[in-house]
Amino acid sequence: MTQTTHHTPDTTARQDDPFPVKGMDAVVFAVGNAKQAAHFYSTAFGMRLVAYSGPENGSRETASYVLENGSARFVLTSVIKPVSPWGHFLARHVAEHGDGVVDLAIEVPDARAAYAYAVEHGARGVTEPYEVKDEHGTVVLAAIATYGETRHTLVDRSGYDGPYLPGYTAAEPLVEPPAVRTFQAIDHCVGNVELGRMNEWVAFYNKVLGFTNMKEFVGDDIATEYSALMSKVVADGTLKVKFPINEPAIAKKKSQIDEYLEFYGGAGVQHIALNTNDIVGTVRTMRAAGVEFLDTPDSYYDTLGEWVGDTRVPIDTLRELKILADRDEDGYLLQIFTKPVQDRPTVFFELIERHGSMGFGKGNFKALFEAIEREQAKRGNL
Ligand code: TYF
Ligand code: FE
Repeated sequence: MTQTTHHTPDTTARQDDPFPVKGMDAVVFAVGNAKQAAHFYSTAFGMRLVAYSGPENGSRETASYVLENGSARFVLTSVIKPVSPWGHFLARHVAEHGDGVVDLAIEVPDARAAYAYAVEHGARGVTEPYEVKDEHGTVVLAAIATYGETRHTLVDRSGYDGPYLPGYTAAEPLVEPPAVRTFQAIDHCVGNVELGRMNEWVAFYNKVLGFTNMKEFVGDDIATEYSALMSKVVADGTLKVKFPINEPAIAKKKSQIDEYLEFYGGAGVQHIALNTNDIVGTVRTMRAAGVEFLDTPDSYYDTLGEWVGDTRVPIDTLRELKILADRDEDGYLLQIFTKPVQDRPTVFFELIERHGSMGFGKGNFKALFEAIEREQAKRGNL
């Protein structure tokens, strides 16, 4: 790699980083039926079940399934019978928000120091630092609140070598994994916040986690033209954790962000982007397994080659699979978006194959947002 722009990830922890992070630890979903969700993420997303916690190993209140693909880790949790505040919280979360993300957990080298820094800089603490241990070692955990009812658990697992956390037991994959590795890491996690609050949450990440703003943002100009949203991206110093924040914009049509806020019942996680090295193989595999992706009109591909230049994948293949492409001064990216993965028009996923570009597909916003609006109209929400 010879890139030296400000986008190049500096993967070595900086001495002066006020809030060092190792990466995303897990995305924790509260769902109505974790047993079936675990099946979906195994068969449709090609993930592997690696750990389980439930009545069979001493957790009588909740069942949790831990699925992995490379470094990407999802935890799917359901309430069996609420007893403690956590069980009641999960039950109410599912009732109010539907299936959704309760926790964007971040792996840190020192959870006590991270929590202390965050709270000193204005975060609301949700859980004070505490230790959990078993025969695999000790994990230190703490949690702070972010937008809506979402939290960031801060996880120091350096003293632990078990399957996920103490209390979980190792589990076997539910099905044979697909021949093609579908994805291998979490690229970014996007939050939708209420009208007028984007800058407040950007400032929160700047102050509380010492995150800095990335170059790409969607401002008023683009917002009123067609996107009906404004967006800024914050990231840790090494760009391993990237959090775009969207707010609705007042435009000609009802914002897709308003639709989310209405049906989720407030601010929350909108989409999780997953890194793939083979977006073509992944999209073929996931489509064959029944995953629905947003459609892109043929006209997008008629002019794509003129501005995006050469990509690893021929334009005809991008056209066949409805994959989007974008280029900036650092390189290019290929991306595609699923439709919402539950009945509520809320959480969805993105697959992204990066070749140098550290952007988020700004060149595709028009085509993408028109596709989202076609889906909104089908639901009667436009
Ligand atoms: O994360 C991003 O910013 C891109 C673009 O509703 C995007 O994936 C932004 C908003 C949205 C869908 C995609
Ligand atoms: Fe994205």
